Amino acid sequence: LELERGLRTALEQQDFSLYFQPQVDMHGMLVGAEALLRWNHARLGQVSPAVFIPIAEETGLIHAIGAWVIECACRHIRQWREQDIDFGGRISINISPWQIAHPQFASNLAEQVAAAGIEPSTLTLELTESALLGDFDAALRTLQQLSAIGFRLALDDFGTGYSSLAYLQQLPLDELKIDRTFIGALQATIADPLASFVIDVGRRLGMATIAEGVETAEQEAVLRELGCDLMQGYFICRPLAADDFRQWVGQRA
Ligand code: G
Ligand code: G
Ligand code: MN
Ligand code: NA
Repeated sequence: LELERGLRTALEQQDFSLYFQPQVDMHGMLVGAEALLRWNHARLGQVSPAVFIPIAEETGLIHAIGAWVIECACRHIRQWREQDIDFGGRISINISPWQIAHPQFASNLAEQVAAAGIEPSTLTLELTESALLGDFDAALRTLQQLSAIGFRLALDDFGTGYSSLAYLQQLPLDELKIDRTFIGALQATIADPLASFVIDVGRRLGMATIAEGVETAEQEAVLRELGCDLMQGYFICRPLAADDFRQWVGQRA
């Protein structure tokens, strides 16, 4: 209850911020960043989204918080454009299943992005398999709408949910994100069969594959050999506050 009250206050007082974790191709070229929500609570300090997102979902606050995340991401993109900062061109945003289930999600998002003066193709929406667990047909229609507007769609934490492979082909996905539990298993010369399988599925279905949680040079080498397209993780860079992200980008230019 304290956290629920805290979340309402945080929305009013701007206690949220977005961190950005760079995403690179296998040559180390920056292609974009994943936006990760951070909450600095006055008394409790940093509260993890793994703790407060479920509360936001239970209380319905996820819609207001989600809209704030989108607005904040658009604002940063606009700024970087105006300041000629090459952020890679794409920002990924985590979207809760509850947002996908909202009947006006696609149209609200389109309006928000237009109002911010951002092209939809600048945003990649990261969904989890649980977005498909309720009304599959409604979720599918929303995803088709979002894709038609021009948003990119990524399936996050792929391989950790309970869904079957059959739905993958029906979804207008641009990216498959290989969950970091599969990446952690990668060691020099040992290609985890599951990581290898996911990369293969992505390629066959015409989707880009992105490995998350890449922490070592060995993992990077194995991923390159397996034909993975993109990666993110501590080996490349931790999630950074917007100012630090801008600096990180500047130092590489
Ligand atoms: O950044 P961190 O590892 O603490 O994130 C923990 C979890 O919170 C991850 O599953 C991540 O996807 C999720 N998360 C981070 N930012 C957001 C956000 O803006 N919206 C939603 N719905 N989930 C987020
Ligand atoms: O569920 P999702 O993939 O959105 O979660 C992203 C989370 O993973 C973020 O909270 C981020 O802080 C964390 N993360 C990013 N890179 C790494 C990494 O290399 N190793 C580990 N253990 N966590 C990471
Ligand atoms: Mn994610
Ligand atoms: Na993930």
